Amino acid sequence: MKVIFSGIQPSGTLTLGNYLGALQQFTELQNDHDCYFCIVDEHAITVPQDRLKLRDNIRSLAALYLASGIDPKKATLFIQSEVSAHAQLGWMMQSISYIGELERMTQFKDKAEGKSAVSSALFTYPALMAADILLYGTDIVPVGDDQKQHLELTRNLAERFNNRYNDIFTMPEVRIPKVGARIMSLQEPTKKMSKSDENEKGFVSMLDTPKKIEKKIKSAVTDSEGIVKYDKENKPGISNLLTIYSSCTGESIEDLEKKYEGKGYGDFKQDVADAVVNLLQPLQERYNELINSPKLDDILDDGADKASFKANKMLKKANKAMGLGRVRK
Ligand code: ATP
Ligand code: LTN
Repeated sequence: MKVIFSGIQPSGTLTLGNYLGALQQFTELQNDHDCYFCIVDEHAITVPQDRLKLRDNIRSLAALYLASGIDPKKATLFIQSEVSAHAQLGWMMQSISYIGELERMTQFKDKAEGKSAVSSALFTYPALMAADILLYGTDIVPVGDDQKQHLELTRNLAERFNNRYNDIFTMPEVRIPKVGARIMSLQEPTKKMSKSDENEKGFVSMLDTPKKIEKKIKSAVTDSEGIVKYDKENKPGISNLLTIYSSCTGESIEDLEKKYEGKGYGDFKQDVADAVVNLLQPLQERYNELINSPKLDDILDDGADKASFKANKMLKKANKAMGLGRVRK
């Protein structure tokens, strides 16, 4: 069975973008793959976090994974900081990463832009991400479009390590959804929808009330043409809403364009809002049942044990390959 690994940062409540770009693919994949899904809290601390909020976000993200349909009987769900092999191999990966290649990462450039204090961990973050993936012998990494560059770097690091030390790492492939790989902000449709956006109107949170969702979709920035047509260059707002609608319902964008021929944006936006609410409401009900339940802790304990078992084996091989530690005489 092929191995899948992916991670999401507990840096705030997940958005519809995270769901459509990442989580939706995860639940499809768990049936016929050996899946590891991670709450990457060590990645979240690369920017300042309030410790109590971080704790809440970690738990909330675990509940969201499960509410989205991740089945702990099929997939391993765990918290990164509870499996120490991640930080350990992360350090080793840093030792083979070059400053030049890290400097080219657009996520780093975007997040560091205009900030006077940028942590060194934000810079070396892709080395930790490579470790996350390589520890499990991962074949496929399902992510949104924005992570492609980090995956390329992961492959380069794996190859470098294999050539320089010993051929122990599997070369991972990226898996990007055909529709929904990059959901855009509702207010600035040329920018990615992001959970750390200061403008709350730019994103739909997975836990927004139906009323709030409707309000946000209805005030999404569009254009004055009045034609529901996919044209990313000239009509980014409408194209984004079409993508959202299509990913929520499974109807193709062409079918939706036909359905709204001759109709205005009012009807269209109402239906997009309904599609999002229909998708998220049952999920929110499951979330509310889980969030304060001890069952959640049991699942995470079990996940950490399973993940550690697998990760420690690879860490041992990597230590040996690099010559770290000692061999008993
Ligand atoms: P932040 O805004 O805090 O940087 P983020 O939401 O961009 O966070 P993550 O939580 O780390 O990023 O992303 C988790 C997964 O969701 C990744 O696979 C990422 O590619 C995907 N993702 C994030 N934003 C979007 C989006 N707007 N459209 C589609 N996929 C997305
Ligand atoms: N860098 C990713 C989160 C992430 C990840 C991973 C994704 C950390 N480790 C391993 C896939 C596999 C992000 O910012 N979205």
